[in-house]
Amino acid sequence: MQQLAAQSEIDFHSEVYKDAYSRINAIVIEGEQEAHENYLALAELLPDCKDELTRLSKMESRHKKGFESCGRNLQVTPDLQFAKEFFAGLHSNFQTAAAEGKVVTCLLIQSLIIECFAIAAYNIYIPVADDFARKITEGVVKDEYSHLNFGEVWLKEHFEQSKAELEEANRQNLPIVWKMLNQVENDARVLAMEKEALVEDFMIQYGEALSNIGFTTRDIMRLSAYGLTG
Ligand code: Y39
Ligand code: FE
Ligand code: FE
Repeated sequence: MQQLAAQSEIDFHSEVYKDAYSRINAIVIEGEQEAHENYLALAELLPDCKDELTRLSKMESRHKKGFESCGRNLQVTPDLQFAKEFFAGLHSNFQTAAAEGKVVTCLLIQSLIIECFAIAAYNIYIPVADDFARKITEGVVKDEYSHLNFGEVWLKEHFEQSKAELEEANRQNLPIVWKMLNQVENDARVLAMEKEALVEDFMIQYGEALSNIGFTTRDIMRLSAYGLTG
């Protein structure tokens, strides 16, 4: 099997691997922490969904703990300062939207964009992860699909009144995702995760999400590739 062959060539204990892992692992830890906070903010914005969103936020804290243990298992210290800077763009856009009560924008950033980014990254990581991290990540990715589903269902139910805000939020935030992927490309490659595979999986997840919400194929093409080329 191709994946097993590739995997056997990865030296999880080499300095090169651990150096790249110190940033990727930090990104995931910081991402899970911010996702936890984002769902708590959404719980305040959507009182009818407060219990459900509080439950999602607790799942994100568990994910964070799981990925911290993956770093410890490889004796890697996560570079959390790097990770904070990595997320700064999406983080500040989420904060601004939350302060303005723009729940549609908040859902697009966290429940669609960030969840699709997480699902793509975890799907690509699982076949090339060390045994310990693979088990953790397999458990986490199942949860991420349920987080994406929350956003899809809510936005589908409010599609007509959300459409314009979704378009604008997509325009502001999708180009940030492409920049983030460029920033992480070299470190991801050291972990045997190819940028092309990440982009492809992200586009599939995000396109499917937009379709489930109610966008037409034509809209999806335009929205999901926005900012990808220059
Ligand atoms: O909803 C969630 O749990 C998402 C916040 C977690 C972070 C996902 C960040 C993944 C990017 C990793 C890029 C590695 C190539
Ligand atoms: Fe998570
Ligand atoms: Fe999540």
